Amino acid sequence: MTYITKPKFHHPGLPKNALGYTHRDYEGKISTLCAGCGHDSITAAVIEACFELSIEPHRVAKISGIGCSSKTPDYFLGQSHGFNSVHGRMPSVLTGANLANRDLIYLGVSGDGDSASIGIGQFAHAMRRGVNMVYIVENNGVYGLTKGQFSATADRGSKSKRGLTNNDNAIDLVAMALQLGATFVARSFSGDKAQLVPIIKAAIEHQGAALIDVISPCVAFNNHAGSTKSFDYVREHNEAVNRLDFISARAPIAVTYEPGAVQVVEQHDGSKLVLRKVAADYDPHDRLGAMSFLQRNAAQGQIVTGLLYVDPEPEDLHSHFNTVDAPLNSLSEKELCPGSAALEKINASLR
Ligand SMILES: Cc1ncc(C[n+]2csc(CCOP(=O)(O)OP(=O)(O)O)c2C)c(N)n1
Ligand code: SF4
Ligand SMILES: [Mg+2]
Repeated sequence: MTYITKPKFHHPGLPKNALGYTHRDYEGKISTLCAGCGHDSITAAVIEACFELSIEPHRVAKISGIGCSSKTPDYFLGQSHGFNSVHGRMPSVLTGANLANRDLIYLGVSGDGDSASIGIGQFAHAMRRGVNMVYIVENNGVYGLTKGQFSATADRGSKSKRGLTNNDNAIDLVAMALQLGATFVARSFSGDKAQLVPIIKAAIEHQGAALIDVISPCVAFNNHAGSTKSFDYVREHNEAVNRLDFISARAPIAVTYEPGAVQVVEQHDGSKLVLRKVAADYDPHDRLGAMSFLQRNAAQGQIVTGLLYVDPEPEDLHSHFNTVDAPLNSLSEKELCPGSAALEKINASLR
């Protein structure tokens, strides 16, 4: 993989967060993606979210698959743990890492081909198991890295750059995540940083499976008339259900909420999501309502964005398995291996 290292120099006047870090401390290498690629805007949003939350970079593990989207973890959080896995296999690698060390913040980064085509099975199981992660899909409707073939999220009837029509039905990852039990489900647009940054911040603090499907136009292969994932199309058909502010449990909470179309959702850890509703009748706690709202709008060619569903009391895989609270690498050999007598007892109970 080609890359260019960023110079370490930064302006002494750059703003610092609570840890004394600047944005530069959350950046990675210089991007080699096409100029104007939506994925670079998502990189910028991740950097901003981690800066604002004052996250210690060594507490983050970035795991991705293969694709232009899966290259992006190289362009943010250069001081964090990272693993560029196999095409479509990010969820299982991340699940294994999460089971071994639950103390890290897991950022899974994937593409629509990576998650909805080759990796659809892996995506489904990560969602249904409630793996505590932020699962970001950088969704452009094509396989950008291999020069623009339709992916499984390409809308039926949309046109490729070469003029071919996609006759297959699209997979909607947001609809799937809702059906499979994900406890935080959002959709956003790479060109809407004001919406995307608070969604990422809220997803990071959510203690369960959090899916963020980000429509992210591919300027090289899917930004023409006839595409339903182009900058122009998404701007014209975007129906935002809410605008989100996020207040971390770690920050002193000193805000006033406007009455009326504002809903405050308190998560288990004390963090607060403040939803300024655009669609007055939208309830982000209603899984079935979210599913039908999504489908009704999709039938009219509208792309709904915002926080679509959140469960303020999520469960995750560790609670399903009743695993120990401590990361496995902090346990002693005695704790990890209770000895042959204990093994014999387990075996006897299974005979
Ligand atoms: C097992 C396997 N099959 C096929 C490929 C070829 N391949 C590389 S990236 C890619 C698609 C990437 O599409 P997407 O996940 O949407 O990422 P994008 O480049 O659009 O961001 C494919 C088919 C591969 N690397 N490995
Ligand atoms: S090919 Fe498309 S997805 Fe890949 S870097 Fe270029 S614009 Fe982005
Ligand atoms: Mg893609």
